[in-house]
Amino acid sequence: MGILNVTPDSFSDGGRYSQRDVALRHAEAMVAAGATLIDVGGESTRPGARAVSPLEELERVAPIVELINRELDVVISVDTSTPAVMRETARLGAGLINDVRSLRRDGALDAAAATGLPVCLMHMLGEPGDMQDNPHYQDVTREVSDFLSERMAQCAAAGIPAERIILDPGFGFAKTLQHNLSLFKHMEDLHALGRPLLVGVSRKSMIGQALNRPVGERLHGGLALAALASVKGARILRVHDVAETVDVVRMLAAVESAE
Ligand code: YH5
Repeated sequence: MGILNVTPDSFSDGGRYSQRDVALRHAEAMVAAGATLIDVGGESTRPGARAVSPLEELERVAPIVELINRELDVVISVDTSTPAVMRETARLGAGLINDVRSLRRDGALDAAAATGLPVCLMHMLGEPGDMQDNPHYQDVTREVSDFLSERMAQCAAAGIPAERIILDPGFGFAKTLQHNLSLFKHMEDLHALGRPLLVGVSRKSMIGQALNRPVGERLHGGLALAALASVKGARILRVHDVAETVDVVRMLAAVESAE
């Protein structure tokens, strides 16, 4: 899964058409490099990021979803917590709803159910703005597992069957470095929930903190984690560096297919 940010701060001020063009070219390059999903996000989840109105989020994301759907052969994932964005992007050709809030916003369960699309449920406590204030767990993997299990039950009650669900431990969301490392180490415990796992660690601060690297120097750490996540059975890797990650996965597959 290649990451495509369409928040305005990820582009220099080039006007709308050029932004759409840049986004399409970026998506195209990720597909050429081997991405089979493109995750389109219009809301920054960085701590301190300005809240984006549903209309603003829709205006950022919808044209990009429509454009990618028209131009490329790839599954479009929409990184959103906003019911109206789920409904409208589904109509425009999105194939997956990726919600870091696990459909906890008012109306999100019903909106996701109405689309009939698969959904990715991610673990996070609190909101992006306050999640890193003082995260605390007795047993992070158990608590993440219990949370995801509870969200699956809420989905079932809303008419989203288990077969339509992908689960995500939520690396970097309401977790310290030690929480992230422990959760990563024990990721296999989440297979007990019976659903495919998505892992997103690309360029995140858990790599920066473990290796003392700024964001521009986290590729190798991220590739190590991508390899380890694959070996631990993760089925979708959400990454910025698609070509490099595809090499990692292909290399593992080559070994796996040997006698
Ligand atoms: C995720 O893990 N993450 S947005 C900070 C970074 C680098 C990357 C400072 N959406 C996930 O990617 N959706 C995001 O360096 C996600 N799983 C799912 N399912 C945060 C992000 C990032 C933040």
